[in-house]
Amino acid sequence: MPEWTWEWTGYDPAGEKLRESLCTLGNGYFATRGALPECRAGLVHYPGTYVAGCYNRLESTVAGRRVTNEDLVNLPNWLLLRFRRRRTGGTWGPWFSPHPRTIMNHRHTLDLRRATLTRTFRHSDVGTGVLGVEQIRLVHMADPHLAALRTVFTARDWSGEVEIESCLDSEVVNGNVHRYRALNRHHLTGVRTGVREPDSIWLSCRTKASGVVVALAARTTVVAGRSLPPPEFRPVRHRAVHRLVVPIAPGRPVTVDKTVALHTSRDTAISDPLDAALDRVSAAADFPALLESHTAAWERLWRRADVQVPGEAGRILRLHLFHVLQTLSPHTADLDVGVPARGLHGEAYRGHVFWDELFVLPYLDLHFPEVSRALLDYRYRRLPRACRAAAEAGRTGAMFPWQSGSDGREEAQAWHLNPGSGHWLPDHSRLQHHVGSAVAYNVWQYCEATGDTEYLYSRGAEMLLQIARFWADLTVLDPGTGRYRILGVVGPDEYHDGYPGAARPGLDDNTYTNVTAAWVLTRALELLERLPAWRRDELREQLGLTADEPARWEEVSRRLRVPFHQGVISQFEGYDTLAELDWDSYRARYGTIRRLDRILEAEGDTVNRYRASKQADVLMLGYLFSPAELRTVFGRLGYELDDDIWRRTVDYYLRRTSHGSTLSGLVHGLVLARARRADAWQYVREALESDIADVQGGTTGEGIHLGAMAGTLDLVQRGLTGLETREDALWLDPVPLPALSEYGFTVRYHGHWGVGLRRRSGHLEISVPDSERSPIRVILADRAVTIAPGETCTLKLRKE
Ligand code: IFM
Repeated sequence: MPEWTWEWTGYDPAGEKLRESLCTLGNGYFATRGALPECRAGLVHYPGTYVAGCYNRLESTVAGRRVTNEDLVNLPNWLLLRFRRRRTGGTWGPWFSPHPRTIMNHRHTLDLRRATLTRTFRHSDVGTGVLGVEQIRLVHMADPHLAALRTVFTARDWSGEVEIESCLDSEVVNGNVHRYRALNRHHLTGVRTGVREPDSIWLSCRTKASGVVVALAARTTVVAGRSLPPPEFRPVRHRAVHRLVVPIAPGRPVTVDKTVALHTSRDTAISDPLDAALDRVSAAADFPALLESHTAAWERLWRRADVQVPGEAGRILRLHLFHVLQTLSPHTADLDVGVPARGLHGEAYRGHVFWDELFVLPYLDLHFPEVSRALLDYRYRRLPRACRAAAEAGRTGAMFPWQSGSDGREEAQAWHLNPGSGHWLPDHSRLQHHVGSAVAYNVWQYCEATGDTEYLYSRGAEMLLQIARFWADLTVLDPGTGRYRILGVVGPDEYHDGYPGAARPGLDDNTYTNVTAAWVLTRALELLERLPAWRRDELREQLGLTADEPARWEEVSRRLRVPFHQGVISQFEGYDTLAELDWDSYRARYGTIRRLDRILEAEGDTVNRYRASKQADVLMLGYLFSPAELRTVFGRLGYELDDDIWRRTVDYYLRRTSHGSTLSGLVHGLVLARARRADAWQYVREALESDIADVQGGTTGEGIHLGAMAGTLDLVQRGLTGLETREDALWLDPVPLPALSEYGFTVRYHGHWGVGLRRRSGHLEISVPDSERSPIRVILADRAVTIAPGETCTLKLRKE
């Protein structure tokens, strides 16, 4: 298949939800799944539309308990367009509905360069004949409130009429995720519909609890140089319906354009969402012009972000980039939204924001720093809430929630369903306080990549200091060892949420948590040093930082405990006392054991008893930090981390991880590549295939895995190049991965737009675009060069 297109042929009801997720079109403001226009939600199709940050909270009763969940709301379906036909003088046939037996040559083509989804098929009907249908749709990247669908009908061997019904449908629920079916899913109320003659319909409604008003207007026109019967508008409850009858004959194709505008009351620069939608749709250009401006906007994006890798890996990386940019585009810079773990592509995890931004922002920092900054601002606006959460837990500083939505309260559910056993189980994932370290890491990385000291000294400083404060306050001194400990938390490996049989949930001395906490404390101290004195004083006063707090941070950052056993780093205290799992027997019995936790629970056992991880936990440290930096962090804590210990640690957890998260393959791929291991590619490939092959078995239909997608891009950008932005220099330490030995991309660094990095034939080429800016210092393990704007430097890489 060509480099820029992805194709799906045939009509496979079982695979439609996966295809729909992968064919989602969006622009950062909203996205619509690649469902078939004639289909409403059902067992096969799920036409979801989501506006970034549009959440609603609903109460439900499950298993006798009242629970409240906040969801990213599935909004009215704008895509609906169905048709039926009749021969001249005959009666109307049924409305077309797809079926594997009657739909021929069915093909979807996702064109990444133009960001369009084209669908073609032929339909044969005994009463009439063969009808060819071609549909092309877009969700506009230049005007984020617009979408359009063009349908071209071609009669092969008959003449008659086609009736087209174009709809805006509010009869939708959040029904994408089967295991949430017991929950209340009806988020919309107050539906009103209407007509704006001569060619538009509208629908407005609001979300039940959050009161977000949503308005859609759809203009449906026939591109024909002929007079047509007047359209019919039907006031159906919950739906705005527009019907048109158009004559058709061989050689006289019928082209129908549906142009849609979407606004919500969260939008800026509008008076009323419905007025805005009607106004926008009536002013919208025709389809060819919309396509042109949309394509031009995408061309600009590709120029800023494209990654060139030959072969299949390159095609997949570009698909990943496409979906990242559809979720987080330059429009995101104007919104108050975070990084939704599953994109705007489905309803898994309810559109919530987790630590996954740790895999996304480092990539964006070097291409769309304004987007990273907006995503950090999402956290900043919720800092007071995080401070309140910490205070309610009896702590100082900021305790960011494991799952975040509209207002930054903890959205993680208290109970979750094991679909394997049907049991509702207590959910302790809110103990994953390491999310705070992810926020701090991203603040630091963003500022290092951009040189945005303004941010570092203002909002960034507030977040970093409050997170550091929380970590310091959470630690307890063990007088026996003189070490500080963090008790009762859950690490990234979500399998372990407590000790077997223990009365309280959580684990002690989770290494990932402790080491990242030590890193945060060290950065906070460094920042306090770097701040201009007046700003330091101002922050001290504003945050109420006491004089002895930095002293405590200093001490804790040097004496946090890291447990070891058998010459490897322990995932947490007591890990070595857990039982070994008979991996082979579980694999033989269950085939895929990615969700070992659910398997064991359904057997009446618990994964807490075993040395078995869902995803990288200790090894995450090798993902976040370069080997040198990791050694420094351990060194500061008083532990020697040599290559042997790290190698043994990698091997140890590799044998004990089920990769129940798409993030795991990614992390292992990068860590193994850095360790120059031949098996790295196996994990990188798994990360690349996470969504296209739906490796977690049915989860991609509920939304893409944005962290893994962005992470694969960062794996090339920072992982394979060893790129670090620190001390006002670009540090490079390329690692060999034979299957990805050639790559090229540009980054935006300290105001230099389009710094090029290209690796091929054992050489690394670095080019700095011409500008008035200062030269860039580039540091490699064995040399340092300074490259002036307008210059290119080619370095021969050492043989590995
Ligand atoms: O944040 C992740 C977590 O690490 C693994 N489970 C899914 C979450 C959302 O992507």
